[in-house]
Amino acid sequence: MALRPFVGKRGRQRTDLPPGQYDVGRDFPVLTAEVTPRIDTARWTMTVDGLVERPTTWSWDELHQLPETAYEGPIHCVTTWSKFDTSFAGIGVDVLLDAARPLPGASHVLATSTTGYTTNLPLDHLRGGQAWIAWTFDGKPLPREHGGPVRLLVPHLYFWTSAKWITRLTLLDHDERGFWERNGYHDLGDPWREQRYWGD
Ligand SMILES: Nc1nc2c(c(=O)[nH]1)N[C@H]1C(S)=C(S)[C@@H](COP(=O)(O)O)O[C@H]1N2
Ligand SMILES: [Mo]
Repeated sequence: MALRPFVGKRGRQRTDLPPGQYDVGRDFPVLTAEVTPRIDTARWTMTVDGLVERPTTWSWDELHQLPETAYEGPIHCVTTWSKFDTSFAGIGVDVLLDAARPLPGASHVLATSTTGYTTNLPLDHLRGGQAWIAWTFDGKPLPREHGGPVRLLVPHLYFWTSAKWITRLTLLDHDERGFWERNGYHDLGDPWREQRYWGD
């Protein structure tokens, strides 16, 4: 299928497309820098640690007892595809942070995957209903190649910050670059400000 940059599904110019992005339509590209892991949910855990009052670890079952919330909207990859009308569900990161209670000095977060992939975010960008620990896509279990059984979802930033196979959020009092951020990607990654690379 030929790509038609900047043109939406119905052939109209989209007004909700960040600069330099195109609408990928129904496709959902897979971008992974490492081998796709096979994760046993009986052994997987989610931890919030670092500068928090109560470092906390949840099992798969414990997380599923928390209130599920959904995200419906677009996602934007730095490689220039945007996907509209996506639908994810899981636990709001706010719920986990409220349980772990960030200490006053906490300003940044390093997210870590079971594979060792990392990505850094300002704490403010994980709060206020902006981020999820997501386990369904389109109402079905999140496919392995898209981070299943569970991934971080931070849809207002470029998608490299949405760490697949998430297992840990570590709160810090400084910014510590993750995998792509060490390799040239921007420390934040706001698609509307086109923060793709260092210096953008
Ligand atoms: N663990 C892990 N998470 C990751 C990546 C990765 O290589 N490993 N790639 C990132 C990048 S660059 C993008 S664009 C998205 C891609 O998610 P998708 O494969 O579901 O489209 O995942 C992000 N999360
Ligand atoms: Mo990406």
